[in-house]
Amino acid sequence: MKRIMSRIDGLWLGSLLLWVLPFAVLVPLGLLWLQQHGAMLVWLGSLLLLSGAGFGLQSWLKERQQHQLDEGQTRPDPTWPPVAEGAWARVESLVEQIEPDDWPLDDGTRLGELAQLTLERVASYFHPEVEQPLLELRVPHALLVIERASRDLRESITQNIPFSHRLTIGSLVRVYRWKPFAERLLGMYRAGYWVVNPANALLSEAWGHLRKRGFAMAQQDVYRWLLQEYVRKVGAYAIDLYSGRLLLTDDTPIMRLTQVSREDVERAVSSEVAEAEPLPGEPLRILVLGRSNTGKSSLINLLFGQLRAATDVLPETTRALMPYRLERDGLDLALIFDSPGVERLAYKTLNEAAISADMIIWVSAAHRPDRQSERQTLDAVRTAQAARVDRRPPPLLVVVTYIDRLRPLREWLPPYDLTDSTNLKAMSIQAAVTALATDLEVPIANVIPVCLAEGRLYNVEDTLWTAILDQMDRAQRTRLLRCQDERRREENWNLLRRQLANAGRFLIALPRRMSRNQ
Ligand SMILES: Nc1nc2c(ncn2[C@@H]2O[C@H](COP(=O)(O)OP(=O)(O)OP(=O)(O)O)[C@@H](O)[C@H]2O)c(=O)[nH]1
Ligand SMILES: [Mg+2]
Repeated sequence: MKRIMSRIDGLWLGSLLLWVLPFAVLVPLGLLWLQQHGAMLVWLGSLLLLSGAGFGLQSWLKERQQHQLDEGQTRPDPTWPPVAEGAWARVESLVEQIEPDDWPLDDGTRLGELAQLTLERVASYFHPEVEQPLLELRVPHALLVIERASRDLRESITQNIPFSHRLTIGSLVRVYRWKPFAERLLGMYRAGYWVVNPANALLSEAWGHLRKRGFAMAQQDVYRWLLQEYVRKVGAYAIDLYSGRLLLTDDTPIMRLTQVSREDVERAVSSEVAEAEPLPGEPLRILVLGRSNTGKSSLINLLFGQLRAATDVLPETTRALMPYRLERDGLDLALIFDSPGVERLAYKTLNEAAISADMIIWVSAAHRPDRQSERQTLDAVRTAQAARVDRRPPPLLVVVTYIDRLRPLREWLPPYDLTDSTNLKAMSIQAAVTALATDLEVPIANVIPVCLAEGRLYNVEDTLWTAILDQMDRAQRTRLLRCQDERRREENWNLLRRQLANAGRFLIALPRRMSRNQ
């Protein structure tokens, strides 16, 4: 204290006091005046009341702003494959541990380290077997993670932090100014140095502006939010990257036909309307499976609205997987696959078909209750699907056919209300549905009873169609991941081809270069 005082000029201090004095005496004089007029208590009361109201209002504003920030928080992408859940949990646990004091924004490299830490967490989750999984990261992809995370963060800041729109232009320019520089220093990325980090520039600048503005929200809270969002965004893109969804191009993966669908479309039987029109993108692939003679082809004919697939009272009518082009209102362009009885399908064919399906319709006859082999086949399909953690298993609907053959045998008076316990036929149908749900281990809501017999058509156009449309969201997600998987493989292959070509060119030119150098 002494030292501070000794540094201040006494005369300066005196002049300041002279300035302040008239205002400072106002307080005791005011209190005296209140005392003399007997208004002290009123004043004290109002003081308490107004401070209370001010405090209340402030807490409310703070809470509202906090809520706004929470709303703007990055969340896991619903289209991620199941494997991403564990990786996201890791990112969130890192987010929980963040203490603003540990990550000062004015220290340039620290933010880079935070990004690296996030990437490492995700990387080691996807590649637990690799000692330094970050080194597995391809350079263009690493750049992409940072660029996209920064771009997103800029948007979040604009949307969630008051006045921040004023600071974004400069930051954006900064980010893009960094990019070519970063690209020139690709080697540094490879070595794991995150100094070349556009997000870093963006965050420092954003924070600098916010601090100057001294706005209502507790600075520490915004700072924490900023850091947490940074980690979440880098984490989210890292998950995209490691689960194979981050592509170098920006086009939507479903806009182009996959190789397998291209071949299937060529083989597909089309309805007259659809004939000759090329498909604008990847169709949904609906696979119809079930034992022989259960009504698979009849079902396809009915969904198709025309007689296309061969049906017969004798089993083994359909001899191979057969695609049909299905176009209906409310349904994305689809290929629906008729199949021979599952017992006749080779394991490999069945697995391949199931892996590349976006929805599976399993047809089972109500009057044939021996379902052990069906369950085994279905379980094998499920196991194969579950092994592909980078994909989402397609939704499964079970269609129960031959309900007209249930007891009482002679009765057929639809519609049936399955909750009506006085109607014997309705009860038989309900019992068959419940038994199938248990036998095949599927949710009862996904088991749809129908009748496909000629002249006895029941429950297809209404209930079954509604059930199919209800599963559309899930089917589309499955399709998205399937297409992304193919695009990534294509991309890897193209990169490798380009790298090999460049290496080849280099080798060809080498003797010439060497002779020039000699
Ligand atoms: N009574 C009755 N008959 C049905 C029903 N569903 C299908 N059928 C009949 O069962 C027979 C076989 O139907 P398909 O559609 O050829 O069966 P599938 O499963 O394609 O048979 P495969 O191709 O041989 O595996 C046909 O004669 C159909 O009319 C139903 O719900 N009730
Ligand atoms: Mg058939």
